[in-house]
Amino acid sequence: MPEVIEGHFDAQDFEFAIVAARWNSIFAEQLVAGAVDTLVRHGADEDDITVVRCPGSYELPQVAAHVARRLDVDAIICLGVLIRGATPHFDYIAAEAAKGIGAAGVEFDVPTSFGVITCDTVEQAVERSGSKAGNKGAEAAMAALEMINLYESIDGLAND
Ligand code: DLZ
Repeated sequence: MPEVIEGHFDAQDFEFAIVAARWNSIFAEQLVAGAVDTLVRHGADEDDITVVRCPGSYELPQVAAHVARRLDVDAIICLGVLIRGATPHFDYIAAEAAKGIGAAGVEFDVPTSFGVITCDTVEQAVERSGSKAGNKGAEAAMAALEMINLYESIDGLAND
């Protein structure tokens, strides 16, 4: 049988940062609430969760990298709401956010999760921030939990 290493969803005794973009805040706040609720229900202490707000999704990678560099956190959950307009602006911001959030995680060896919803319509944003398509903030928190626990399992097998 191969050895299988996989993460669980235990949030106890870990420190979290939630980096949240303010744009479309009526939906973004729902993502933050979903992420906090998920972490707490999996054992996190509210005092171990720091919410950092930034202007828009474009800034998420910069702030995630700065948080990784400056704060002692086990995972960074990045949340934002992009709603397509009449120009290509949306595509540039979405690409920057997706690429940069992952890059920050690789550079600083801390899990970063991607809770940025990219919607064509306001209705899609409603659906993804706590109604019929779930809450993508909660999903991003679950991914962060799995990654933290996965890294811990891998570290437990390391020789150094
Ligand atoms: C400029 C802009 C636009 C048009 N739309 C959104 C959006 O739907 N969601 C979002 O999070 N941010 C948006 N922004 C703001 C940019 O992310 C960024 O904050 C500004 O371009 C300033 O750098």
